[in-house]
Amino acid sequence: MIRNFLLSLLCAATATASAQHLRDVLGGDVLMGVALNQWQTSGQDARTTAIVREHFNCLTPENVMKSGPLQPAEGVFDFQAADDVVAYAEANGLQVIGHCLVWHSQAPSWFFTDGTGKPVSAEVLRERIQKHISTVVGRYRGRIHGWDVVNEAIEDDGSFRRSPLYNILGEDFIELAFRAAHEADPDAELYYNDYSMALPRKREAVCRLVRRLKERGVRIDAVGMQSHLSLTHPDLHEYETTMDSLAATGVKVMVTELDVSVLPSPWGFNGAEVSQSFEYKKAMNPYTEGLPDSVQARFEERYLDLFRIYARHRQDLSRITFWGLTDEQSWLNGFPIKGRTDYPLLWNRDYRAKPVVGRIIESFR
Ligand code: 9MR
Repeated sequence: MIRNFLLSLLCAATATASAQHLRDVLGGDVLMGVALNQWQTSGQDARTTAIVREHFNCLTPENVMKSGPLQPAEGVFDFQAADDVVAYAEANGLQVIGHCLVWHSQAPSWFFTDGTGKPVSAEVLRERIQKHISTVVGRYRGRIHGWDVVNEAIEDDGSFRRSPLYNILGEDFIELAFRAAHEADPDAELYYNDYSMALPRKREAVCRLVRRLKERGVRIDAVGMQSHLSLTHPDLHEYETTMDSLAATGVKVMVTELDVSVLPSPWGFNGAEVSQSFEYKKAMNPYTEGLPDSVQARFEERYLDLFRIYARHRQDLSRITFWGLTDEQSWLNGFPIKGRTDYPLLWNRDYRAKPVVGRIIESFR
């Protein structure tokens, strides 16, 4: 702990002495990324491009590399939007993170079932996973920095999620997916990615999973802590413990989908279970006319606390990615209650940087 602290002081004082942009604050070894939507990566949003070029060096497509958009019908691939992402990134000096190869959500409806709607056999599902991964990863071989190979396979209580993937193949689908991705692009980094990673049982389960994959000789470079956070959750000691525990398994840690919701949470803590939704009530949407200064101050402190943690763990971290650029674009305006006005990101709806951007940069000068 003391060693980490001293290292972080040293790093903040040397490698980042001239930081002017977010991408510099933690030094060159930690990528600074942002998730962009299809319109943004089509290159038509000049204001986004200007900000991204100034502050970021890494890009995650928010949706277009998921299996549903990429393979809408069996054997029918649509690469247009994903090709645009890669071209946009290359034109703007950004690494690309492929998100995501195997996820029970945003998968095409045909993927897990046969023509009559019944679950397919283990053999058929294995072939479908293999074919999807070899086709997608193979197409972008050498042009994608790393892939979220498996997304959200573990429940908050540490058990395996009873998704169609698990129900048909058991936990073997995870190893199968990682091996297929490695075969298709031996140089790409490979990640496991999940939310609510500060929960102790989930943390332990993910660490067990990583150790098991490594024991079996499977390549896994990092674990993504999505980090959909709020002003009060999670407890940052637990969050930091997860970073330590993951690093102790021998992988890098990535913050892959960072945002901080300022809105009241209907279920008491913040996660990202996309199948959940709650009824709209005015009381749950208090800041439609703007964010009060007191809440803005708590928001800034939260981000500064997080960046202090990231600085302490600089040697374990390989990337920080924000899940969107401006508040307008955030998925949190529609989750877990539709039609709210949230303020979770670092740029305002009018593309002005929030003061916290300058404060983060300043704190690393
Ligand atoms: O931000 C994404 C949103 O636009 C999509 O509608 C949603 C669909 O499932 O996925 C969102 O991104 C998710 C990411 O792919 C995986 N982790 C949770 C993210 C927020 O739901």
